[in-house]
Order: sequence, then structure tokens, then C-alpha cells
Amino acid sequence: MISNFTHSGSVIYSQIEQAARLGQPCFAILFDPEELRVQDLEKHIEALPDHTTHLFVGGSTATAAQAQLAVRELKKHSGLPVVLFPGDHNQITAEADALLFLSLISGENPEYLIRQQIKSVDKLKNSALEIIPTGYILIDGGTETAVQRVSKTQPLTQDDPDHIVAVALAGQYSGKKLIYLEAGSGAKNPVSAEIIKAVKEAIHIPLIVGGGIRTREQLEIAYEAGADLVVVGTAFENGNFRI
Ligand code: 1GP
Repeated sequence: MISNFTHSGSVIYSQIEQAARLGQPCFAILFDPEELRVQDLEKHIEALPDHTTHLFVGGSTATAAQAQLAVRELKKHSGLPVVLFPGDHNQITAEADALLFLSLISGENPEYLIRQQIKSVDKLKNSALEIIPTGYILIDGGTETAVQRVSKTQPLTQDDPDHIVAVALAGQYSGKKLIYLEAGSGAKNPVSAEIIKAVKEAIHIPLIVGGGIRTREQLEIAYEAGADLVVVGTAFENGNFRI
């Protein structure tokens, strides 16, 4: 039987994978739809660092309407691919270019391991949105962050790189196409170079790193350690990240 799925292939994923292979890492600015005011959008777009390759959209508590508006406006005003990074299945909109289909594999809360994913199926099954299975790993960034509060899961300690590597490999073996190391938005400490390096050496799928990155130096450290895509949200939102 021919399915009525209309998925558009893997354009965004292939770009990330190819950039990773060529050693030309990507850079994403994360927009929280809850914080984004449409009247400020042009200013934000102008302020994007030149090396920005993707715009991520998502937040812990944004509504469906906020997410849809953010995606629509970002697509209207910039030529960059818009990738959903949803904190909740309600934030999924087919107007984006791709969806990080996140499973919070570091935690043991079924809501974020599989239930949110099931809740998103009706929206996804007839959409052309590129779906990228992503193993999402929450790492202790030194402060309690929104993702920890909302997901009701404990972050993994940075003192046990072997365990983090095991979680990342379990994600890869389960068929995830990306691994995302997340220290949490506004984290005091980003994911350490040691952890990034250990995970990168173990997996053969692209590695995303985000949370608490505020300076050019921290960005360079993440890239040098092996991040294939780095995400910055808070520092850009506060106008402090212009590299
Ligand atoms: C994306 O949550 C991060 O992984 C963004 O973190 O807001 O601290 O940049 P910041």
C-alpha cells in the first residue's frame, strides 16, 4: 500500500552531516517563541552572527500560536533554515523546515522518552516536515534549568564521562541520527570539552552542543572538542553574543 506520507527527505540533516564530515561545523541561534516580539525581529535578524547556519525555534513553555508565529516570521525575514527544537509537541508546526524529534534519553520520564512523540504523530503523519530523530542528553550545567524543571528529569553529572558516552551510544544504536548534549538554557557551565570530546570520539553521527555558551572562547572550545553544531540562545537574546 502506498502511504500518504509526504516527507521531504533529509535536506537539513544531510547539510549538517556533510558539514560535520568536512570539518565545517554549524552554528544555530535559538529563538524562544515566548520571548520573541515580532517588532524586534528585523533587529534580531540583522544581529545574527555571519557564521549562523540554522535558526532553532523552541522553548520550555511556549504555546502553539507563539511557535507558529515565530517560525513564520523567521522564515519570512531570513533565508536560513528554521528547525524546530520543541519543548512540547504543541510547538510543532509544519511551516518549519525540519524538526529535531527529541527523545530525552538521559532521563527516565516516559513523557519525554515516548509520550510526547506519540502525541505529535497526528500533526506529523501528513506533513512534509523533515523529521530528525535526536537523542537529547541533559547534562548538569551547575544550575537548575527550565528543561530540568519541565521534564522532571535529573541531568547527568559531568564527572562521569563514561556514562554520558554510554547514553550517547545507546541513542545511536537505537537509530538516532543526532546526539544533542544540553547543559540547559542559561546554564552556568556549558558542557565541558572533555565530555564533548569523549562523546564525539565514540559516536559516528553528528553532535550538537548547547546551553550556557556565551563567549567566542567557549564556542571555539566546543568546536575544537568536536561539536558539529553549537546552539546559542540566551546570550544572543540578551544582546551579548555578536561573534
Ligand atoms: C540550546 O538550551 C540551549 O541547547 C540554549 O542555551 O540559552 O544557554 O544559550 P542558552
